[in-house]
Amino acid sequence: MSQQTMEVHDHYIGGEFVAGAGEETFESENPASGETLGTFRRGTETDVERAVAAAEGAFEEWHDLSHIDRAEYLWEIYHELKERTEELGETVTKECGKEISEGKADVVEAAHMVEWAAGDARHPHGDVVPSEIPSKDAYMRRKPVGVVGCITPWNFPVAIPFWHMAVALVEGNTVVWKPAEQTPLCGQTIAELFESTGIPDGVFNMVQGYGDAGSEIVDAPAVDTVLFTGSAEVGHEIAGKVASRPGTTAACEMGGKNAVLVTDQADLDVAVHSAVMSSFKTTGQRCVSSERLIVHEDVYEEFKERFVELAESVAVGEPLDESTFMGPLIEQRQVERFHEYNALAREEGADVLVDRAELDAEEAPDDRGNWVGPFVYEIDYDDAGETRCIREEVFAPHVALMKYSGDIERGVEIQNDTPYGLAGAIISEDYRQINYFRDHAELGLAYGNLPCIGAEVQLPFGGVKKSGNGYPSAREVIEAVTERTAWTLNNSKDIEMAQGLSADITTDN
Ligand code: UN1
Repeated sequence: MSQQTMEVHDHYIGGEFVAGAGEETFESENPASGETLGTFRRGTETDVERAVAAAEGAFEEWHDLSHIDRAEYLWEIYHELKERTEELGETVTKECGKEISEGKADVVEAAHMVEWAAGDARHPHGDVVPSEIPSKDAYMRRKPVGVVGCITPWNFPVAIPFWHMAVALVEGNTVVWKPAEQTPLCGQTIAELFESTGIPDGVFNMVQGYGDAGSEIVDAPAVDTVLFTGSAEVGHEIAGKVASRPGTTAACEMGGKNAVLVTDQADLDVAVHSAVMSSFKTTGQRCVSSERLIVHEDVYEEFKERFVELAESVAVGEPLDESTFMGPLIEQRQVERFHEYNALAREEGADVLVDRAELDAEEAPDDRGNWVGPFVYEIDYDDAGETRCIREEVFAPHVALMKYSGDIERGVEIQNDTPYGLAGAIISEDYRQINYFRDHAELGLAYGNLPCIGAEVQLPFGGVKKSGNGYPSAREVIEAVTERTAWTLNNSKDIEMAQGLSADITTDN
């Protein structure tokens, strides 16, 4: 991969890197330093049309290969991801600002996803089901949907593209992918990986660009399924558009206003550790990051003191440095949003406990980076639903501490009081409380005595309520990228129907 700023990186369409139809280019910037990492073509409607046509054209040949043959291309990528974890992890860190262990974990997660998808090629793919009629065989078969459009976010710029594409490809679909405009260098790198496998032309296509290119993918009539991971605002729009086009589906995974619930029975070492990880890892920029800490009054003061002490001291800094805990925010727009929500919290009655939102000059490693530190406040929980700062996702280290009294039911009620339902954790030593949370918390991803981040790819990843529909990720993406046929074969010459339905044909005579 080239780090030169002179070269303009192309789209990848129909098996080659192409400049495309547009005139405009855009740059990728290191959020820690403002350094330009590369220049990229900005995709247009025509580029997306060509990519979709290439994907459509490649479908038949690709679909005719066996799962196992298709998986061979993915195994090559798996080995590259394993061998080049360090180097690719650094690219991730430079381009999206996550500290280096997270940069590498992103690549490792991608390798795991590819391994799962390629390994799954040799696993059973359906169910043999009994029939009421002994002479009938009944079973389920999966078929690829066709062309899958993938739109991915910047915060897991290698892992999430493979969440979408690895299973989609092994199942026999072809893809058109738009990487996030903040991480086009990771996009370029992934396109180079695909090219090096010799995958047939048109099976994998990438168009670089902004939301307008993403919209073209969503609107393209030949795209059968759209997979989207990103903001709720965009996800809901995509789901709405696609729903109005019969035969097309969308699986969207969006954000959350996730919480860690610390009960009166919590081990506070586990609680504080889990809360710091949940709120500040990735500088609060995971969809699963926690912006709410709901803490029982019996343990509140001690928890608060210990959490605040760590929030005051977590290391913010150069993300390539291994001693850093939090890197910068992705872009200036996010810094502004963070400050706006911090101000809103103050207006809504927050009592601010930690305000490192504007770092001191000696704390920020580079004055061109998007540096911020933790912002932590306590606020009364408001049953009326009017307090926005505890219900809207900020996507930054903006954390509300809320005290509750009473039993586990009350804690879970507050946990559920958000339009979202992605991830959440309970910290408790009491199995009854844990089981109550398991059964009543409205969540797609739930954790006990752990941070609410860090899901593994062999689990379905996705949310409920406003956080998602379908699963564009990990194991369960298979539902979104395949159609199932329920197949019944009669082994007899007689036609016998289920449900006691008569098969006799009676006539007037
Ligand atoms: C995201 O939150 O944006 O579960 C993705 C995790 C990671 C993926 C997070 N495996 O934290």
